[in-house]
Amino acid sequence: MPDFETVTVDTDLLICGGGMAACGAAVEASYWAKKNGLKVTLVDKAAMDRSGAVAMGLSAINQYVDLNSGNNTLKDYIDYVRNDLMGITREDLVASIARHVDSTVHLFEKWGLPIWKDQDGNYVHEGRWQLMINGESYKIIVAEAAKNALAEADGEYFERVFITHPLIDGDKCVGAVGFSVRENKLYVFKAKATLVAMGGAVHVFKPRSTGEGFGRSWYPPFNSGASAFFTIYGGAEMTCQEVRFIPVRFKDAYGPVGAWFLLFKSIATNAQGGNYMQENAAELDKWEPYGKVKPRPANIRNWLMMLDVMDGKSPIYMQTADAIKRIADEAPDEKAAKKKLKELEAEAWEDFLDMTISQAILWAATNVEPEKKPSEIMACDPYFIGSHSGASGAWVSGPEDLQTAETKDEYFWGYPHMTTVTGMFAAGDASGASSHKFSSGSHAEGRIAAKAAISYIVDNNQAPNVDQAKIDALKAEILKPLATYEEHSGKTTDPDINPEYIRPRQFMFRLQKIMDEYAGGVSSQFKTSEKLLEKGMELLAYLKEDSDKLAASNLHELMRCWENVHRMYQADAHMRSILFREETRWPGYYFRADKPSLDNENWLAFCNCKYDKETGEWTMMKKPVKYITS
Ligand code: SFD
Ligand code: AMP
Repeated sequence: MPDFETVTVDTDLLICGGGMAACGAAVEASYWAKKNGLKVTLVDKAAMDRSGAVAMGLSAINQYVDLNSGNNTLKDYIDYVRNDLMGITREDLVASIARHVDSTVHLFEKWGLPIWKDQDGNYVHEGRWQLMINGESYKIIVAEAAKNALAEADGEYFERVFITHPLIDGDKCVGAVGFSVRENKLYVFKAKATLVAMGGAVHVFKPRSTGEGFGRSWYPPFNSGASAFFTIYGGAEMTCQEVRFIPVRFKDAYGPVGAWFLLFKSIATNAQGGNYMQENAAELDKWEPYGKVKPRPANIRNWLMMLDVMDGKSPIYMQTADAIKRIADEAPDEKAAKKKLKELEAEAWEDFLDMTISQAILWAATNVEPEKKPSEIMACDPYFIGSHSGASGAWVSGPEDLQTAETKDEYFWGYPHMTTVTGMFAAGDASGASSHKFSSGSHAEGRIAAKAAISYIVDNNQAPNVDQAKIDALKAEILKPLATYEEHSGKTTDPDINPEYIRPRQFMFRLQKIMDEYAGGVSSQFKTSEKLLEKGMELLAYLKEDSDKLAASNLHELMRCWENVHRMYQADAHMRSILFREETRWPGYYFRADKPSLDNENWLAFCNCKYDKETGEWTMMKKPVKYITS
């Protein structure tokens, strides 16, 4: 096995990740660090310019509260999020982000992000909370600002370094370890505070895409659960691990639907042309009070569609041609209608070219002209993304000034957005129960958490105590798959078939099969039960045993090994939380066949969990839902 050099980096604030939340954190932390003579270090597994969920760009900013216009209040946004998550949300966190997000969007514009404007110079809204952008280069613009801020404050950033584990000293986080995915180097980051912003988790479940398309997903396959593992393994309390997000997307290339439903006001129908939102409206009675709010919660929109799918009324179509025709027909005359039609056609393609290019490619490959024929949509495989309409992530403190007498003891413990592990902060997908923050809200949350982390360091400015023995043990564990492969690969003629080890791809396939069949994946129509979950957890325990036999032939495969270990812990937390919550609260995300209805009396509560890496034991707990608005 090659010798690995150990690179030790001493810093004050370590930012893990280089995506939207991390870039927000880098800008804000650099400002306050410079004022306090502190150092900020950022580490990303990829290249910041094109890493994370916004790598391909986006065609919209989905959180802009527009407070200055007077059209909306903070309470309006809180109500929207609480209802969309069927009552389960931390209103203090949603408010904390919503009151700052507009300023972040204004920064994006100042940095060069093209936001659509109407003839009066006002932003073009996709919907009440969403703005249209020409966002192909969104991430480059945001990353540039982060790098400039770090440089100006004598900070630094590392790219292509994959973070595997937190460094824990007693009940405190004192940094992180990882390895370069390009050179034989192991990295040890010693830090006074650490901000986790490594995105959510994809490919825990079996995707619909297969063969040549395998790996195609909506949320990026390279967000592989590092945030969840970092906080879980560090002993942080986690929340909403049962609340996976299932987006409805254009079939097989995963193009988003928001612009079609909101901007083009399109409807989706079953194969017989029936509008399932209307035809299945009686179902809404079962999910009151949330089933009746407007807009209908994202999971409920899914559920009414799934009922038709389960009734054999597929394919489900987005009626793009009708929507475009309706808008063009509103034009004053034929010439204007023709011009409008051209515009809409361009916008329809731009929507995907700015965000999910493969949808535009699939349209071209299957002769789709959206102004002429409808396109199939489908419910995707489940994702763990606390920044969208999901809620999974770490349990974090709210800001003190937003607490009420009822909430303060439960929701505030010192520093906004700090986890229950001292010195460990979380933002974006890494922090839970604060849904609907999207790209802009994640950036704003990164800023809030970073400012709090700097004030934590100013208050607790001691050098971190890092145990060398722990580092040595972690180094051996991290590099073990390379040693396993080297030791055993010569024992068979095909390196993929060997009784001594398992390759990361094989490991991932088994994980995805277990989750798909036992925890309510695509092939189970998103349905599960106590019996299925118990069997799934038994099989997951064997997989955990076999993780000790993972083998990697090179650095890339070593990364794949650890990506899948991270996914496995996300899977474990997910199954335990679905089992713990004895009801069905989010039909359309998952349905417990043995607990088929909503139980607000017993389960209007957070399902939290905690892992003890010394014993391997999980603790499940209920936490009260307390609103700050009422
Ligand atoms: O409509 C490690 N999102 C959308 N948000 C919007 O505002 N508008 C849209 O139009 C959106 N659409 C959309 C969206 C996402 C995707 C994939 C598509 C379409 C196709 C959601 C946002 O993108 C999302 O909310 C934020 O990006 C979340 O921010 P954050 O910071 O939590 O995650 P990230 O940006 O993916 O960054 C993660 C970073 O971590 C790095 N990383 N680094 C070191 N070690 C490890 N082990 C690491 N693992 C990961 C990554 O490289 C990355 O830098 S619509 O469809 O919703
Ligand atoms: P999506 O493209 O599904 O990621 O959605 C983008 C944004 O539009 C998110 O804020 C969604 O909550 C919102 N959205 C999508 N579809 C609808 C709908 N049918 N009604 C209301 N909001 C929607």
